Amino acid sequence: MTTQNANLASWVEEVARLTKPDNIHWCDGSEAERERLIEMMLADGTLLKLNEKTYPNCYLHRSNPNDVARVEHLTFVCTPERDDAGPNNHWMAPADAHAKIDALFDGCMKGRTMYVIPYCMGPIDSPYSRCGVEITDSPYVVVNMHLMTRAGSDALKRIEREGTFVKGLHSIGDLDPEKRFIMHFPEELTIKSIGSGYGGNALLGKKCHALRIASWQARQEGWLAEHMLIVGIENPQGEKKYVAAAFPSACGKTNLAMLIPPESHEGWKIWTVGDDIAWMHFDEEGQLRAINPEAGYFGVVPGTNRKTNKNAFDMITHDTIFTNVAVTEDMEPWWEGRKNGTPVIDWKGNKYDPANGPAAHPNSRFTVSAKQNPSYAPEAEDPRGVPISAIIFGGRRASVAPLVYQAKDWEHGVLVGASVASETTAAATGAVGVVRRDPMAMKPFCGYNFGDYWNHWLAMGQRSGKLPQIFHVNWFRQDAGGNFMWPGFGENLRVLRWILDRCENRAAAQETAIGYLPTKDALDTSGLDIDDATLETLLSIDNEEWKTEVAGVREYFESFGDRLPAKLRERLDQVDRDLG
Ligand code: SAT
Ligand code: MN
Repeated sequence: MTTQNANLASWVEEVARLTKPDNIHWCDGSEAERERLIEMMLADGTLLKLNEKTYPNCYLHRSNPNDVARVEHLTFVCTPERDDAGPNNHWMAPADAHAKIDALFDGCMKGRTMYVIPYCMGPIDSPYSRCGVEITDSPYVVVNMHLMTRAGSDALKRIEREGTFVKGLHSIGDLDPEKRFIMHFPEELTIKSIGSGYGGNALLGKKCHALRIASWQARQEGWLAEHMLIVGIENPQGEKKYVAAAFPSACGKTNLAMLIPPESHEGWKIWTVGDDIAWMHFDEEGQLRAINPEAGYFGVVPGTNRKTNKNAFDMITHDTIFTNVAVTEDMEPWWEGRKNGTPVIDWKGNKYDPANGPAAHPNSRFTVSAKQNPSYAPEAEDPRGVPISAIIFGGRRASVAPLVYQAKDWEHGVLVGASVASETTAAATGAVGVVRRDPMAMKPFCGYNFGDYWNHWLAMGQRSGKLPQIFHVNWFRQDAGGNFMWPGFGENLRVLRWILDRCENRAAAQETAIGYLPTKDALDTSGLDIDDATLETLLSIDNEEWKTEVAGVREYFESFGDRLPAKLRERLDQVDRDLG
């Protein structure tokens, strides 16, 4: 196979001249191709077969122990002007970046096969979808891309029809962390990544294309590319509403997207449209509509069990690729929080010894097709996307942030999103549990200056008379003893219900300086084991704490200098004044 698109053909030739692979393979996305690659990876040890009886067609990949998460300090946005990348990104001048990384790509595929993967982000027939081509020397990346995107012949046909695509060049190189870089050239619609075989560093359709490059495109073209799950909530009357929600990596987006209503909520149903990324456009009527650009889930494994996420637990019992989990004696995958079985070999392939830390890596992952999700929404394949009623921002905060509040209007909602802070998780290398500013949960993923990005959000608010309402939630509030105050998981549906009722002016709220909070009776807590004092803390704010929070936001905002939209500063001043 090759292509009729001259631009693509010459790029593939150019890359082959640089990287010098032994073979070039154009991926058609077929089952036969997948089987061949799996056989090959089983033979060379890249994959291990898991228990065929209990986990049919499941495989384990152990990544290099130095290569287990995204590497934000090695991720660059390479715009001609440094200020266009902003203080939120590491920057390198495009010419320097190309020179530096091309030197590493020189000859890096000798003795290897170069795979060319045409892929489509979003339903193949959606006007909102965008295509890309990833070139990689990792067969593990190929099989993951086949699950995570619509990859193969149909995508290639669309590329040939449209003529445009994002170029992603990837090589695992020699996995030397000193020679690892993830570089983005938004103006060239190009990504170059070397030295890592892991997730967000290597599956270029995901964070690199669908967020960093797409956020840049979205600003040019007047839409939004966001780090958000999309979920449909169906009430007992059969009415379905959709919300999009942004949380930092490893804060439970996949769990919320697959939520199972608690027993108290008979007749309610949750439908998953997406668990990580939303591309949102206003339609002709001014309704914001979202598609999920992805076709699969790359989810955190630890903590997944029948109680926390039954849909995910069931979905990953077949046709799943596990990365960096432990195994039991009979070759079942094992992870902390699985609630079943005993690990014998840890994620590094050593005999399990608790003295060496957890058996599964805290950022171990499953890759699985969305079609295996029992709650997968059929309308996730709708080329028009789904209508969004509410946008929810959230962070992981032990204190300060109440369970839920509603922004006063779109502009204030942009402030709420821009002020998101969260405790860091294992999804990126570095310390875990440190509070950092993570506006719109996009800190590691916005492909341009946050100041311009907030301006774009504000401008989007001018484009429609029926904007979604904006909310903030915090499932992770803790008491003095470090216990979570809100039960979370399925019970989060109670909060989603208040949110949807607010969108229809049906639920009570009290106005505070930071927005509208539910009154105690407005939130349905019937049957929950939660005392009055706890509820009071969850549903109120401490003005002094919030003055400190506002000061922190202000200091952060000032780092964006004159790129900070004046409106945002005004709205922050207003909150400050209202706090007294
Ligand atoms: O490694 S990924 O970037 O794909 C996952 C995540 O950080 O959410
Ligand atoms: Mn994510």
